[in-house]
Amino acid sequence: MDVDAVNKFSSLHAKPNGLILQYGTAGFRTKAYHLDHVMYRMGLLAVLRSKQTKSTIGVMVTASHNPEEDNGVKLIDPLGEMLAPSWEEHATHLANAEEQDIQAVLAEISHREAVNLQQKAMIVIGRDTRPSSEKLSQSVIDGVSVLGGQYHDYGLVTTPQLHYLVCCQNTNGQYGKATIEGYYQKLSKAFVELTKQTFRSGDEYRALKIDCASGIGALKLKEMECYLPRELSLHLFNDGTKGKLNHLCGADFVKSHQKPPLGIEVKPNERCCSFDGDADRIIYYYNDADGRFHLIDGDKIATLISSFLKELLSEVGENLKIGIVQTAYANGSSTRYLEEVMKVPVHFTKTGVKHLHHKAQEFDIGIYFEANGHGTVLFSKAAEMKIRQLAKEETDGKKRKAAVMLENVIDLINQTVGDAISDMLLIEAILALKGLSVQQWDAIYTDLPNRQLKVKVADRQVIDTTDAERRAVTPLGLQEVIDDLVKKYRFSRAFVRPSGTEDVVRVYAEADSQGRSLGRGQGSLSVPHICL
Ligand code: G16
Repeated sequence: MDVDAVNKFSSLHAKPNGLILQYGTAGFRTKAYHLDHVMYRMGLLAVLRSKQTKSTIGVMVTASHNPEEDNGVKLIDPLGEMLAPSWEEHATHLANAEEQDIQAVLAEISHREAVNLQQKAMIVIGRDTRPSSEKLSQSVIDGVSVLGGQYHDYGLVTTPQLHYLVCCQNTNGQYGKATIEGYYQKLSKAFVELTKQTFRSGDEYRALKIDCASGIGALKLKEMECYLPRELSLHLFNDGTKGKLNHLCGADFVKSHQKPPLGIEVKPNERCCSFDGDADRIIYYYNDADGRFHLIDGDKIATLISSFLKELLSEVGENLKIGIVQTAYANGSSTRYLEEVMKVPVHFTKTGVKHLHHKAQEFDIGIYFEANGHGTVLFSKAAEMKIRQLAKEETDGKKRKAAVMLENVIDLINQTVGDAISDMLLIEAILALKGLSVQQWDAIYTDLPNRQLKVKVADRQVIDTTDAERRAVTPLGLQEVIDDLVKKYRFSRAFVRPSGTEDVVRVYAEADSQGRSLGRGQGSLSVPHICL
Protein backbone atom coordinates (compact mmCIF):
# COMPACT_ATOMS: atom_id res chain seq x y z
CA MET A 1 0.00 0.00 0.00
CA ASP A 2 1.46 3.39 -0.96
CA VAL A 3 0.88 5.21 2.32
CA ASP A 4 1.70 8.67 0.96
CA ALA A 5 -0.62 8.28 -2.01
CA VAL A 6 -3.49 7.06 0.19
CA ASN A 7 -2.95 10.03 2.53
CA LYS A 8 -2.82 12.52 -0.31
CA PHE A 9 -5.94 11.23 -2.07
CA SER A 10 -7.85 10.85 1.19
CA SER A 11 -7.40 14.54 1.88
CA LEU A 12 -8.61 15.36 -1.64
CA HIS A 13 -11.81 13.44 -0.83
CA ALA A 14 -12.38 14.86 2.64
CA LYS A 15 -15.24 13.70 4.85
CA PRO A 16 -17.64 16.42 5.99
CA ASN A 17 -17.25 16.97 9.74
CA GLY A 18 -19.52 14.89 11.90
CA LEU A 19 -21.22 13.08 9.01
CA ILE A 20 -22.14 9.48 9.86
CA LEU A 21 -23.61 7.24 7.19
CA GLN A 22 -24.62 3.64 7.11
CA TYR A 23 -24.54 0.98 4.40
CA GLY A 24 -28.33 0.59 4.24
CA THR A 25 -30.91 -1.44 2.32
CA ALA A 26 -29.05 -0.92 -0.95
CA GLY A 27 -25.70 0.69 -0.10
CA PHE A 28 -25.04 4.29 0.93
CA ARG A 29 -27.64 6.88 0.00
CA THR A 30 -27.93 10.55 0.83
CA LYS A 31 -27.61 13.98 -0.76
CA ALA A 32 -25.06 13.77 -3.57
CA TYR A 33 -22.91 16.60 -2.12
CA HIS A 34 -22.22 14.44 0.95
CA LEU A 35 -20.90 11.47 -0.95
CA ASP A 36 -17.53 12.30 -2.51
CA HIS A 37 -15.51 10.74 0.34
CA VAL A 38 -17.80 7.69 0.44
CA MET A 39 -17.28 7.03 -3.27
CA TYR A 40 -13.51 7.29 -2.94
CA ARG A 41 -13.51 4.98 0.08
CA MET A 42 -15.79 2.44 -1.64
CA GLY A 43 -13.22 2.42 -4.46
CA LEU A 44 -10.63 1.47 -1.82
CA LEU A 45 -12.89 -1.16 -0.29
CA ALA A 46 -13.79 -2.69 -3.64
CA VAL A 47 -10.09 -3.28 -4.26
CA LEU A 48 -9.73 -5.17 -0.96
CA ARG A 49 -12.85 -7.23 -1.70
CA SER A 50 -11.56 -8.02 -5.18
CA LYS A 51 -8.16 -9.12 -3.82
CA GLN A 52 -9.82 -11.26 -1.16
CA THR A 53 -12.22 -13.02 -3.54
CA LYS A 54 -9.73 -13.05 -6.46
CA SER A 55 -12.67 -11.82 -8.55
CA THR A 56 -14.00 -8.78 -10.31
CA ILE A 57 -16.12 -6.57 -8.05
CA GLY A 58 -18.71 -4.02 -9.23
CA VAL A 59 -19.30 -0.50 -7.98
CA MET A 60 -22.56 1.11 -9.09
CA VAL A 61 -23.09 4.84 -8.57
CA THR A 62 -26.83 5.31 -8.23
CA ALA A 63 -29.57 6.24 -5.80
CA SER A 64 -32.12 4.30 -7.84
CA HIS A 65 -35.65 5.45 -6.84
CA ASN A 66 -34.48 8.39 -4.69
CA PRO A 67 -34.84 12.03 -5.83
CA GLU A 68 -32.40 13.39 -8.38
CA GLU A 69 -30.46 15.40 -5.78
CA ASP A 70 -29.55 12.21 -3.92
CA ASN A 71 -26.96 9.73 -4.95
CA GLY A 72 -25.56 6.49 -3.64
CA VAL A 73 -23.27 3.58 -4.19
CA LYS A 74 -23.62 -0.16 -4.01
CA LEU A 75 -20.93 -2.79 -4.25
CA ILE A 76 -21.54 -5.94 -6.28
CA ASP A 77 -20.07 -9.26 -5.20
CA PRO A 78 -18.50 -11.87 -7.53
CA LEU A 79 -21.63 -13.65 -8.76
CA GLY A 80 -23.47 -10.40 -9.28
CA GLU A 81 -25.15 -10.54 -5.88
CA MET A 82 -25.25 -7.81 -3.23
CA LEU A 83 -22.21 -7.29 -1.01
CA ALA A 84 -21.82 -9.86 1.81
CA PRO A 85 -23.16 -8.59 5.18
CA SER A 86 -19.77 -8.75 6.95
CA TRP A 87 -18.36 -6.45 4.27
CA GLU A 88 -21.29 -4.07 4.69
CA GLU A 89 -19.94 -3.55 8.20
CA HIS A 90 -16.47 -2.84 6.83
CA ALA A 91 -18.03 -0.41 4.36
CA THR A 92 -19.78 1.51 7.16
CA HIS A 93 -16.62 1.51 9.28
CA LEU A 94 -14.46 2.80 6.42
CA ALA A 95 -16.99 5.42 5.30
CA ASN A 96 -17.17 6.90 8.78
CA ALA A 97 -13.44 6.72 9.68
CA GLU A 98 -11.62 9.99 10.30
CA GLU A 99 -9.13 10.83 7.58
CA GLN A 100 -6.06 10.04 9.69
CA ASP A 101 -7.48 6.58 10.49
CA ILE A 102 -8.10 5.38 6.93
CA GLN A 103 -4.80 3.49 6.64
CA ALA A 104 -5.44 1.74 9.95
CA VAL A 105 -8.99 0.77 8.97
CA LEU A 106 -7.78 -0.61 5.62
CA ALA A 107 -5.09 -2.59 7.43
CA GLU A 108 -7.60 -3.91 9.96
CA ILE A 109 -10.05 -5.05 7.25
CA SER A 110 -7.20 -6.69 5.32
CA HIS A 111 -6.08 -8.49 8.43
CA ARG A 112 -9.57 -9.64 9.50
CA GLU A 113 -10.48 -10.82 6.01
CA ALA A 114 -7.07 -12.33 5.24
CA VAL A 115 -6.66 -10.15 2.14
CA ASN A 116 -3.51 -10.88 0.17
CA LEU A 117 -2.39 -7.38 -0.78
CA GLN A 118 -0.13 -8.76 -3.52
CA GLN A 119 -3.17 -10.15 -5.34
CA LYS A 120 -4.39 -8.23 -8.43
CA ALA A 121 -7.70 -6.38 -8.23
CA MET A 122 -10.26 -5.68 -10.97
CA ILE A 123 -13.20 -3.36 -10.49
CA VAL A 124 -16.02 -2.58 -12.94
CA ILE A 125 -17.85 0.69 -12.50
CA GLY A 126 -21.23 1.91 -13.72
CA ARG A 127 -23.41 4.93 -13.11
CA ASP A 128 -26.95 6.21 -13.59
CA THR A 129 -27.97 9.45 -15.34
CA ARG A 130 -27.97 11.77 -12.29
CA PRO A 131 -26.02 14.99 -12.91
CA SER A 132 -23.78 14.13 -9.92
CA SER A 133 -22.99 10.57 -10.99
CA GLU A 134 -20.12 11.20 -13.40
CA LYS A 135 -18.01 13.14 -10.90
CA LEU A 136 -18.78 10.67 -8.14
CA SER A 137 -17.73 7.72 -10.27
CA GLN A 138 -14.42 9.54 -10.85
CA SER A 139 -13.98 9.53 -7.06
CA VAL A 140 -14.52 5.74 -7.08
CA ILE A 141 -11.81 5.48 -9.74
CA ASP A 142 -9.43 7.53 -7.55
CA GLY A 143 -9.97 5.06 -4.71
CA VAL A 144 -9.41 2.06 -6.96
CA SER A 145 -6.30 3.54 -8.57
CA VAL A 146 -4.61 4.62 -5.37
CA LEU A 147 -4.59 1.01 -4.18
CA GLY A 148 -3.24 -0.16 -7.54
CA GLY A 149 -6.49 -1.78 -8.70
CA GLN A 150 -7.38 -2.07 -12.37
CA TYR A 151 -10.77 -0.89 -13.50
CA HIS A 152 -13.17 -0.78 -16.41
CA ASP A 153 -15.61 2.09 -16.44
CA TYR A 154 -18.79 1.02 -18.27
CA GLY A 155 -20.21 4.53 -17.89
CA LEU A 156 -23.98 4.80 -18.16
CA VAL A 157 -25.58 1.41 -17.46
CA THR A 158 -28.61 0.17 -15.57
CA THR A 159 -27.83 -1.32 -12.16
CA PRO A 160 -28.86 -4.84 -13.27
CA GLN A 161 -26.61 -4.56 -16.33
CA LEU A 162 -23.61 -3.99 -14.06
CA HIS A 163 -24.65 -6.99 -11.93
CA TYR A 164 -24.83 -9.05 -15.13
CA LEU A 165 -21.40 -7.84 -16.28
CA VAL A 166 -19.79 -8.75 -12.93
CA CYS A 167 -21.27 -12.25 -13.09
CA CYS A 168 -20.11 -12.73 -16.70
CA GLN A 169 -16.56 -11.65 -15.83
CA ASN A 170 -16.34 -14.06 -12.90
CA THR A 171 -17.82 -17.05 -14.72
CA ASN A 172 -15.51 -16.61 -17.70
CA GLY A 173 -18.43 -15.82 -19.94
CA GLN A 174 -20.48 -18.83 -18.89
CA TYR A 175 -23.31 -16.58 -17.71
CA GLY A 176 -23.04 -14.48 -20.87
CA LYS A 177 -20.71 -12.23 -22.82
CA ALA A 178 -19.32 -9.48 -20.54
CA THR A 179 -20.42 -6.60 -22.75
CA ILE A 180 -23.60 -4.56 -22.98
CA GLU A 181 -24.17 -6.04 -26.46
CA GLY A 182 -23.76 -9.47 -24.87
CA TYR A 183 -26.56 -8.59 -22.43
CA TYR A 184 -28.87 -7.47 -25.27
CA GLN A 185 -28.03 -10.55 -27.33
CA LYS A 186 -28.58 -13.01 -24.48
CA LEU A 187 -31.93 -11.57 -23.41
CA SER A 188 -33.30 -10.91 -26.87
CA LYS A 189 -32.33 -14.38 -28.14
CA ALA A 190 -34.16 -16.00 -25.22
CA PHE A 191 -37.16 -13.71 -25.74
CA VAL A 192 -37.35 -14.48 -29.46
CA GLU A 193 -37.05 -18.23 -28.79
CA LEU A 194 -39.67 -18.14 -26.06
CA THR A 195 -42.21 -16.22 -28.09
CA LYS A 196 -41.56 -17.58 -31.57
CA GLN A 197 -44.77 -19.64 -31.53
CA THR A 198 -46.71 -16.53 -30.61
CA PHE A 199 -45.09 -13.63 -32.45
CA ARG A 200 -45.35 -14.38 -36.14
CA SER A 201 -44.59 -11.74 -38.71
CA GLY A 202 -47.75 -9.99 -39.74
CA ASP A 203 -49.13 -10.39 -36.22
CA GLU A 204 -50.77 -7.47 -34.58
CA TYR A 205 -48.30 -5.26 -32.73
CA ARG A 206 -48.20 -5.80 -29.01
CA ALA A 207 -47.95 -2.25 -27.80
CA LEU A 208 -46.53 -1.39 -24.39
CA LYS A 209 -46.15 2.12 -23.00
CA ILE A 210 -43.12 2.48 -20.75
CA ASP A 211 -42.51 5.31 -18.30
CA CYS A 212 -38.72 5.35 -17.92
CA ALA A 213 -38.68 7.65 -14.84
CA SER A 214 -36.50 10.09 -16.85
CA GLY A 215 -33.65 7.71 -16.16
CA ILE A 216 -31.20 5.26 -17.68
CA GLY A 217 -33.88 2.73 -18.70
CA ALA A 218 -34.84 4.80 -21.75
CA LEU A 219 -31.28 4.98 -23.06
CA LYS A 220 -30.82 1.26 -22.70
CA LEU A 221 -34.18 0.30 -24.19
CA LYS A 222 -33.41 2.45 -27.22
CA GLU A 223 -30.12 0.60 -27.64
CA MET A 224 -31.85 -2.75 -27.24
CA GLU A 225 -34.86 -2.18 -29.51
CA CYS A 226 -33.07 -3.33 -32.69
CA TYR A 227 -32.47 -6.74 -31.08
CA LEU A 228 -36.16 -7.29 -30.31
CA PRO A 229 -38.90 -8.56 -32.63
CA ARG A 230 -40.74 -5.71 -34.29
CA GLU A 231 -44.06 -7.21 -33.17
CA LEU A 232 -43.24 -5.95 -29.69
CA SER A 233 -43.82 -2.28 -30.00
CA LEU A 234 -42.33 -0.29 -27.11
CA HIS A 235 -43.39 3.33 -26.63
CA LEU A 236 -41.07 5.20 -24.30
CA PHE A 237 -42.17 8.11 -22.12
CA ASN A 238 -40.21 10.17 -19.59
CA ASP A 239 -37.15 9.18 -21.59
CA GLY A 240 -34.79 11.66 -19.95
CA THR A 241 -34.85 14.26 -22.70
CA LYS A 242 -36.68 16.53 -20.27
CA GLY A 243 -37.99 16.29 -16.73
CA LYS A 244 -36.31 15.40 -13.47
CA LEU A 245 -35.34 11.85 -12.58
CA ASN A 246 -38.07 10.01 -10.63
CA HIS A 247 -40.04 13.26 -10.25
CA LEU A 248 -43.80 12.53 -10.42
CA CYS A 249 -42.94 9.45 -12.45
CA GLY A 250 -41.24 6.07 -12.18
CA ALA A 251 -42.14 2.82 -10.46
CA ASP A 252 -41.81 4.12 -6.90
CA PHE A 253 -44.08 7.10 -7.57
CA VAL A 254 -46.74 4.97 -9.27
CA LYS A 255 -46.68 2.31 -6.56
CA SER A 256 -46.78 4.65 -3.59
CA HIS A 257 -49.26 7.18 -5.04
CA GLN A 258 -51.32 4.52 -6.82
CA LYS A 259 -51.82 6.71 -9.84
CA PRO A 260 -50.27 7.04 -13.31
CA PRO A 261 -47.06 9.00 -13.72
CA LEU A 262 -46.97 12.43 -15.28
CA GLY A 263 -45.87 12.53 -18.91
CA ILE A 264 -47.82 9.52 -20.19
CA GLU A 265 -51.37 9.39 -21.43
CA VAL A 266 -52.98 6.17 -20.20
CA LYS A 267 -55.87 5.40 -22.51
CA PRO A 268 -58.55 2.93 -21.34
CA ASN A 269 -57.30 -0.65 -21.14
CA GLU A 270 -53.83 0.14 -22.47
CA ARG A 271 -51.00 -1.87 -20.93
CA CYS A 272 -48.44 0.43 -19.33
CA CYS A 273 -45.45 0.00 -17.06
CA SER A 274 -42.97 2.13 -15.15
CA PHE A 275 -39.28 1.57 -14.46
CA ASP A 276 -37.43 3.28 -11.63
CA GLY A 277 -34.37 5.53 -11.97
CA ASP A 278 -31.78 2.77 -12.46
CA ALA A 279 -34.16 0.25 -14.08
CA ASP A 280 -34.10 -2.43 -11.44
CA ARG A 281 -37.82 -2.24 -10.65
CA ILE A 282 -40.97 -2.49 -12.75
CA ILE A 283 -44.66 -1.92 -12.07
CA TYR A 284 -47.54 -2.46 -14.52
CA TYR A 285 -50.88 -0.62 -14.61
CA TYR A 286 -53.86 0.37 -16.74
CA ASN A 287 -56.99 2.50 -16.60
CA ASP A 288 -60.28 0.68 -17.09
CA ALA A 289 -63.12 1.87 -19.32
CA ASP A 290 -64.47 3.96 -16.41
CA GLY A 291 -61.11 5.65 -16.00
CA ARG A 292 -60.33 3.75 -12.79
CA PHE A 293 -56.63 3.15 -12.22
CA HIS A 294 -55.44 -0.43 -11.65
CA LEU A 295 -51.99 -1.14 -10.28
CA ILE A 296 -50.28 -4.44 -11.02
CA ASP A 297 -47.43 -4.57 -8.57
CA GLY A 298 -44.57 -6.92 -7.73
CA ASP A 299 -46.94 -9.37 -6.00
CA LYS A 300 -49.01 -9.84 -9.15
CA ILE A 301 -45.82 -10.11 -11.21
CA ALA A 302 -44.63 -12.89 -8.87
CA THR A 303 -48.00 -14.63 -9.20
CA LEU A 304 -47.97 -14.47 -13.01
CA ILE A 305 -44.43 -15.82 -13.24
CA SER A 306 -45.00 -18.52 -10.59
CA SER A 307 -48.12 -19.89 -12.22
CA PHE A 308 -46.38 -19.97 -15.62
CA LEU A 309 -43.37 -21.81 -14.21
CA LYS A 310 -45.51 -24.19 -12.19
CA GLU A 311 -47.44 -25.12 -15.30
CA LEU A 312 -44.26 -25.74 -17.31
CA LEU A 313 -42.82 -27.84 -14.50
CA SER A 314 -45.88 -30.04 -14.36
CA GLU A 315 -45.64 -30.53 -18.14
CA VAL A 316 -41.99 -31.46 -17.81
CA GLY A 317 -42.96 -33.84 -15.02
CA GLU A 318 -40.07 -32.86 -12.76
CA ASN A 319 -40.59 -32.47 -9.08
CA LEU A 320 -38.60 -29.28 -8.62
CA LYS A 321 -39.33 -27.30 -5.46
CA ILE A 322 -40.67 -23.78 -6.05
CA GLY A 323 -40.48 -21.23 -3.25
CA ILE A 324 -41.76 -17.67 -3.19
CA VAL A 325 -40.23 -14.91 -1.11
CA GLN A 326 -42.08 -11.76 -0.11
CA THR A 327 -41.72 -8.94 2.41
CA ALA A 328 -44.11 -7.31 4.86
CA TYR A 329 -45.37 -5.06 2.05
CA ALA A 330 -46.83 -8.01 0.13
CA ASN A 331 -50.56 -7.58 -0.18
CA GLY A 332 -52.42 -10.07 2.04
CA SER A 333 -54.50 -11.20 -0.93
CA SER A 334 -51.38 -12.15 -2.87
CA THR A 335 -50.02 -14.29 -0.05
CA ARG A 336 -53.39 -15.98 0.41
CA TYR A 337 -53.67 -16.66 -3.33
CA LEU A 338 -50.15 -18.08 -3.60
CA GLU A 339 -50.53 -20.32 -0.56
CA GLU A 340 -54.16 -21.37 -0.79
CA VAL A 341 -54.90 -21.43 -4.52
CA MET A 342 -51.51 -22.04 -6.09
CA LYS A 343 -50.31 -24.15 -3.16
CA VAL A 344 -46.78 -22.80 -3.23
CA PRO A 345 -44.89 -22.04 -0.02
CA VAL A 346 -44.37 -18.34 0.73
CA HIS A 347 -41.54 -17.09 2.93
CA PHE A 348 -40.96 -13.64 4.38
CA THR A 349 -37.77 -11.66 4.81
CA LYS A 350 -36.84 -8.13 5.71
CA THR A 351 -37.07 -5.47 2.98
CA GLY A 352 -34.11 -5.36 0.62
CA VAL A 353 -33.43 -7.63 -2.32
CA LYS A 354 -30.27 -8.85 -0.61
CA HIS A 355 -32.48 -10.59 1.99
CA LEU A 356 -35.00 -11.98 -0.50
CA HIS A 357 -32.30 -13.17 -2.87
CA HIS A 358 -30.56 -15.09 -0.12
CA LYS A 359 -33.78 -16.86 0.90
CA ALA A 360 -34.73 -17.65 -2.70
CA GLN A 361 -31.43 -19.50 -3.12
CA GLU A 362 -32.80 -22.24 -0.83
CA PHE A 363 -35.17 -23.57 -3.52
CA ASP A 364 -34.77 -25.35 -6.87
CA ILE A 365 -36.66 -22.38 -8.26
CA GLY A 366 -36.88 -19.34 -5.98
CA ILE A 367 -39.15 -16.51 -7.07
CA TYR A 368 -38.81 -13.26 -5.18
CA PHE A 369 -40.53 -9.96 -5.71
CA GLU A 370 -41.01 -7.02 -3.43
CA ALA A 371 -44.41 -5.38 -3.83
CA ASN A 372 -42.54 -2.34 -5.21
CA GLY A 373 -41.63 -4.36 -8.31
CA HIS A 374 -38.10 -5.37 -7.44
CA GLY A 375 -37.45 -9.04 -8.04
CA THR A 376 -36.32 -11.97 -10.13
CA VAL A 377 -36.27 -15.76 -10.38
CA LEU A 378 -33.35 -17.95 -9.26
CA PHE A 379 -32.69 -21.45 -10.59
CA SER A 380 -30.38 -23.67 -8.55
CA LYS A 381 -27.42 -25.08 -10.47
CA ALA A 382 -28.92 -28.59 -10.23
CA ALA A 383 -32.33 -27.42 -11.49
CA GLU A 384 -30.73 -25.54 -14.35
CA MET A 385 -28.66 -28.56 -15.40
CA LYS A 386 -31.70 -30.84 -15.25
CA ILE A 387 -33.79 -28.45 -17.38
CA ARG A 388 -31.04 -27.97 -19.97
CA GLN A 389 -30.54 -31.73 -20.18
CA LEU A 390 -34.27 -32.35 -20.71
CA ALA A 391 -34.40 -29.60 -23.33
CA LYS A 392 -31.70 -31.46 -25.25
CA GLU A 393 -32.46 -35.13 -24.64
CA GLU A 394 -36.12 -35.61 -23.69
CA THR A 395 -37.82 -37.81 -26.27
CA ASP A 396 -41.42 -36.95 -25.38
CA GLY A 397 -42.15 -33.93 -27.61
CA LYS A 398 -44.54 -32.18 -25.21
CA LYS A 399 -42.15 -32.53 -22.31
CA ARG A 400 -39.20 -31.37 -24.37
CA LYS A 401 -41.11 -28.31 -25.56
CA ALA A 402 -41.86 -27.33 -21.94
CA ALA A 403 -38.20 -27.90 -20.99
CA VAL A 404 -37.04 -25.70 -23.89
CA MET A 405 -39.39 -22.97 -22.69
CA LEU A 406 -37.99 -23.26 -19.18
CA GLU A 407 -34.48 -23.07 -20.60
CA ASN A 408 -35.39 -19.84 -22.39
CA VAL A 409 -36.84 -18.44 -19.17
CA ILE A 410 -33.51 -19.21 -17.46
CA ASP A 411 -31.70 -17.21 -20.15
CA LEU A 412 -34.21 -14.38 -20.25
CA ILE A 413 -34.32 -13.66 -16.55
CA ASN A 414 -31.43 -11.77 -14.97
CA GLN A 415 -30.70 -14.08 -12.08
CA THR A 416 -28.21 -11.73 -10.47
CA VAL A 417 -30.80 -9.16 -9.31
CA GLY A 418 -34.19 -7.61 -10.13
CA ASP A 419 -34.04 -6.14 -13.63
CA ALA A 420 -36.84 -4.03 -15.14
CA ILE A 421 -35.86 -4.81 -18.76
CA SER A 422 -35.53 -8.55 -18.24
CA ASP A 423 -38.66 -8.74 -16.05
CA MET A 424 -40.61 -6.74 -18.64
CA LEU A 425 -39.59 -9.12 -21.43
CA LEU A 426 -40.52 -12.18 -19.37
CA ILE A 427 -43.90 -10.68 -18.46
CA GLU A 428 -44.60 -9.70 -22.09
CA ALA A 429 -43.66 -13.22 -23.21
CA ILE A 430 -45.94 -14.86 -20.64
CA LEU A 431 -48.89 -12.58 -21.45
CA ALA A 432 -48.45 -13.29 -25.16
CA LEU A 433 -48.02 -17.04 -24.71
CA LYS A 434 -51.02 -17.33 -22.39
CA GLY A 435 -53.09 -14.90 -24.46
CA LEU A 436 -53.75 -12.89 -21.32
CA SER A 437 -54.87 -9.29 -21.37
CA VAL A 438 -53.70 -6.92 -18.66
CA GLN A 439 -57.23 -7.00 -17.21
CA GLN A 440 -57.26 -10.80 -17.04
CA TRP A 441 -53.88 -10.74 -15.33
CA ASP A 442 -55.16 -8.15 -12.85
CA ALA A 443 -58.22 -10.26 -12.12
CA ILE A 444 -56.20 -13.23 -10.78
CA TYR A 445 -57.02 -11.89 -7.31
CA THR A 446 -58.20 -8.62 -5.84
CA ASP A 447 -55.72 -6.61 -3.81
CA LEU A 448 -56.72 -5.52 -0.35
CA PRO A 449 -56.83 -1.71 -0.44
CA ASN A 450 -53.62 -0.38 1.05
CA ARG A 451 -51.63 2.77 1.65
CA GLN A 452 -48.02 3.56 2.28
CA LEU A 453 -46.82 6.78 3.86
CA LYS A 454 -43.45 8.32 4.54
CA VAL A 455 -43.10 10.05 7.90
CA LYS A 456 -40.21 12.34 8.74
CA VAL A 457 -38.96 11.88 12.32
CA ALA A 458 -35.97 13.19 14.28
CA ASP A 459 -34.23 9.82 14.43
CA ARG A 460 -35.69 6.92 12.47
CA GLN A 461 -33.25 4.48 14.07
CA VAL A 462 -35.28 4.52 17.32
CA ILE A 463 -37.60 2.09 15.54
CA ASP A 464 -36.41 -1.48 15.75
CA THR A 465 -38.43 -4.30 14.26
CA THR A 466 -38.73 -8.08 14.34
CA ASP A 467 -40.62 -10.85 12.50
CA ALA A 468 -39.48 -9.76 9.01
CA GLU A 469 -40.21 -6.15 10.00
CA ARG A 470 -43.87 -6.89 10.69
CA ARG A 471 -43.66 -5.93 14.36
CA ALA A 472 -41.99 -3.00 16.11
CA VAL A 473 -39.90 -3.81 19.18
CA THR A 474 -39.00 -0.19 19.99
CA PRO A 475 -40.06 2.44 20.89
CA LEU A 476 -41.95 0.69 23.65
CA GLY A 477 -45.70 0.92 23.28
CA LEU A 478 -45.71 1.54 19.52
CA GLN A 479 -46.67 -2.00 18.55
CA GLU A 480 -49.49 -2.06 21.12
CA VAL A 481 -50.97 1.10 19.59
CA ILE A 482 -50.79 -0.46 16.12
CA ASP A 483 -52.34 -3.71 17.39
CA ASP A 484 -55.23 -1.83 19.02
CA LEU A 485 -56.00 -0.01 15.80
CA VAL A 486 -55.59 -3.01 13.51
CA LYS A 487 -57.93 -5.27 15.45
CA LYS A 488 -60.85 -2.93 14.73
CA TYR A 489 -60.80 -3.74 11.01
CA ARG A 490 -61.32 -6.85 8.90
CA PHE A 491 -58.29 -8.31 7.12
CA SER A 492 -56.23 -5.46 8.42
CA ARG A 493 -52.53 -5.29 8.93
CA ALA A 494 -50.17 -2.41 9.54
CA PHE A 495 -46.53 -1.90 10.36
CA VAL A 496 -43.83 0.75 10.58
CA ARG A 497 -40.14 0.44 9.73
CA PRO A 498 -37.25 2.81 9.20
CA SER A 499 -36.27 3.17 5.54
CA GLY A 500 -32.77 2.03 4.62
CA THR A 501 -32.55 4.33 1.61
CA GLU A 502 -34.25 7.56 2.70
CA ASP A 503 -34.32 9.54 5.94
CA VAL A 504 -37.95 8.59 6.67
CA VAL A 505 -40.06 6.05 8.51
CA ARG A 506 -42.35 4.01 6.27
CA VAL A 507 -45.90 3.30 7.44
CA TYR A 508 -47.96 0.61 5.71
CA ALA A 509 -51.60 -0.32 6.26
CA GLU A 510 -54.10 -2.55 4.49
CA ALA A 511 -57.70 -3.54 5.25
CA ASP A 512 -60.80 -4.77 3.48
CA SER A 513 -61.80 -1.32 2.23
CA GLN A 514 -59.90 1.80 1.23
CA GLY A 515 -61.44 3.87 4.03
CA ARG A 516 -60.34 1.30 6.57
CA SER A 517 -56.80 0.97 5.25
CA LEU A 518 -56.56 4.73 5.67
CA GLY A 519 -57.85 4.35 9.22
CA ARG A 520 -61.00 6.37 8.71
CA GLY A 521 -63.73 5.80 11.24
CA GLN A 522 -62.58 4.51 14.56
CA GLY A 523 -59.09 5.84 15.23
CA SER A 524 -56.33 6.37 12.73
CA LEU A 525 -53.83 4.00 11.22
CA SER A 526 -51.78 6.77 9.68
CA VAL A 527 -49.43 7.98 12.44
CA PRO A 528 -49.88 6.60 15.95
CA HIS A 529 -49.30 9.02 18.80
CA ILE A 530 -45.92 7.82 19.94
CA CYS A 531 -42.99 10.16 20.33
CA LEU A 532 -40.21 9.23 17.90
C1 G16 B 1 -33.90 -0.39 -2.71
C2 G16 B 1 -33.77 -1.86 -2.41
C3 G16 B 1 -35.13 -2.50 -2.35
C4 G16 B 1 -35.99 -1.78 -1.31
C5 G16 B 1 -36.01 -0.27 -1.59
C6 G16 B 1 -36.67 0.51 -0.48
O1 G16 B 1 -34.52 -0.24 -3.95
O2 G16 B 1 -32.97 -2.46 -3.40
O3 G16 B 1 -34.98 -3.85 -2.01
O4 G16 B 1 -37.29 -2.26 -1.32
O5 G16 B 1 -34.69 0.22 -1.71
O6 G16 B 1 -35.97 0.27 0.72
P1 G16 B 1 -36.29 1.07 2.03
O7 G16 B 1 -37.74 0.89 2.30
O8 G16 B 1 -35.40 0.45 3.08
O9 G16 B 1 -35.97 2.51 1.78
P2 G16 B 1 -33.93 0.74 -5.06
O10 G16 B 1 -34.76 0.50 -6.26
O11 G16 B 1 -34.05 2.12 -4.50
O12 G16 B 1 -32.50 0.30 -5.20
